[in-house]
Amino acid sequence: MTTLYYAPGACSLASHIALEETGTPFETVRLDLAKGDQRAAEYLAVNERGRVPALVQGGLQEGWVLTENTAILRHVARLHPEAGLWPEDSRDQARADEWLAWLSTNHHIAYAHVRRPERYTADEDAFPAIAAKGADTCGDLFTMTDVRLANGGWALGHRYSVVDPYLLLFWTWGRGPALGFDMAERFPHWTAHARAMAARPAVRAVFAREGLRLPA
Ligand SMILES: N[C@@H](CCC(=O)N[C@@H](CS)C(=O)NCC(=O)O)C(=O)O
Repeated sequence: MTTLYYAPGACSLASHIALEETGTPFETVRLDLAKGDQRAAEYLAVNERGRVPALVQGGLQEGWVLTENTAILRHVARLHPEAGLWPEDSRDQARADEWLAWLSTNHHIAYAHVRRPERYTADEDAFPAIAAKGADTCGDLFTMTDVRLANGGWALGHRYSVVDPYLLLFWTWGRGPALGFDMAERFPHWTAHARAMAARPAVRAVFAREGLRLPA
């Protein structure tokens, strides 16, 4: 059995959607990050880094654990080629890798400056400035993302891939209270992408399970 450890609305959302897209059964374990479930001994035994997502394949005793969204996304796509979540064409593969790297090392980190400034300085007085700069950087990155999606369609243009759930994650963070962007106004192409995502049964199922509001 495959088990995904996730927290509602956290970055694990992307891996959660990708798993659902495969149409194969998997179990989920929900963590409450605000309560500190990620630092409980029970979870640290799964993922010593104390972060979500964690994917357990084959049971905790005899199985193995995979962390990092980009690794999980690629792994799930490779494991289920019939789901068509990873492109066959080498240029599309390169482009998908480029997207995953860009989103994880830029969007996620910029957002972490907004939500978790304590990771970047011990000086509490500097938290607001770090968060404000992080929000500015998110704005710039989101604009670049919107431009990349200006031709419509999916991240790779003509075909869906695991990049698309990852993109949707950052779109939901953009509309959230930490950034509070008017996504439709500022990033119309990305919002069209989010709306197309919202029509997918796998996305609807995962948003319902996590208790999230679908892009409208
Ligand atoms: N590089 C990791 C980052 C994982 C990560 O930072 N997860 C956050 C939620 S989005 C988390 O678990 N935070 C809990 C904490 O910092 O205590 C990935 O992309 O999977």
